[in-house]
Amino acid sequence: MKKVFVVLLVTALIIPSLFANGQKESGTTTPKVQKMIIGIVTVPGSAQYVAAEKFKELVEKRSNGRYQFDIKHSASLGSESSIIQQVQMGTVDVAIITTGPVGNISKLANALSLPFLFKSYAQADKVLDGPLGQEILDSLAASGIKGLAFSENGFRNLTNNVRPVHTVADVAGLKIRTMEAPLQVKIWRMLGANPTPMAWPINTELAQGTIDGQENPLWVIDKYKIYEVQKYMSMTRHVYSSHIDMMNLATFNKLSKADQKMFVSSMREAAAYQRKKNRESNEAHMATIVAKGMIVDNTPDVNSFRAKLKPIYEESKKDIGADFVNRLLNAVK
Ligand code: EAX
Repeated sequence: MKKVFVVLLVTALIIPSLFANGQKESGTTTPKVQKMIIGIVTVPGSAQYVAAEKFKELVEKRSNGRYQFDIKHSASLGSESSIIQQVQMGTVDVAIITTGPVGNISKLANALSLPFLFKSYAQADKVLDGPLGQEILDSLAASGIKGLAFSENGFRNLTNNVRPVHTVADVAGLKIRTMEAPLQVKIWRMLGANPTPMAWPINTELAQGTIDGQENPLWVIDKYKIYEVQKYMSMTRHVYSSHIDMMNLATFNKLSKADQKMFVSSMREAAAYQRKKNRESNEAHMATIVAKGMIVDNTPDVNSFRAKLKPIYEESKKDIGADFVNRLLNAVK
């Protein structure tokens, strides 16, 4: 009799609590909040930050707060190469990373950093938002990463402190900081510079003269006050630098199908929003750079750069794969 009572009592206690838990997990009553970290190397207001902030806003709103994001910025998580590793380990959930360092884990991503590849924003958008872009995003799965979308850094321009650079001959011997990406080092060596890969930011190295120059889009030169430590800028637009907006693959796979869709579409939307803002901001950045006293060459002889870089496409076919590089080059003809 006693035994039966105890069994009944225990059952009566357990069943409702099981039921309540079940409800919680299906999200019908109190939805569980999932906290996630977004990692970027740059500061608030940067190109990466604008994309991260928009994605955070969209997903938090669309999930009614079931997901909450904490944006870790300003190199607090280390370099971009290190943030990629943290995404692979899953200690960082989402990251907005400049394509250069992503090339170290995906050959296909590396192809995006080929010099003078994209001639316009429209062309970059078409390729990145199309099947070739998707192929690049999907290539990250082999490294435990879900590629969500492409936001952008922008077209990169050369600055230095030694002399005005008009033709490629003026680059000879300049100590140029590059992103931590072998292809970028190769490009600058081919151009005749003395390249050194370094993690961002590099203001101290520029101020101390450890390096003579660097290359980045206009917003970086303005936002990081590169004009305080560099005298000359040449509008070389030698590489269109995109960001790969990524997520830990296992974490992505654990989301419900509906949430997976929401994450992808929110990042795509955030990327489109950020690209537009970035492009609109160029004029104001240029005005500041000029007002701060940099000497700007708006029309450097880019053909002299192109001529020196010609062999790199054939070489990259060996490194990246001829099929993919050929398809990419065809798409930008
Ligand atoms: O996003 O490392 C780089 O040169 C990047 O372009 C920079 O961090 C700004």
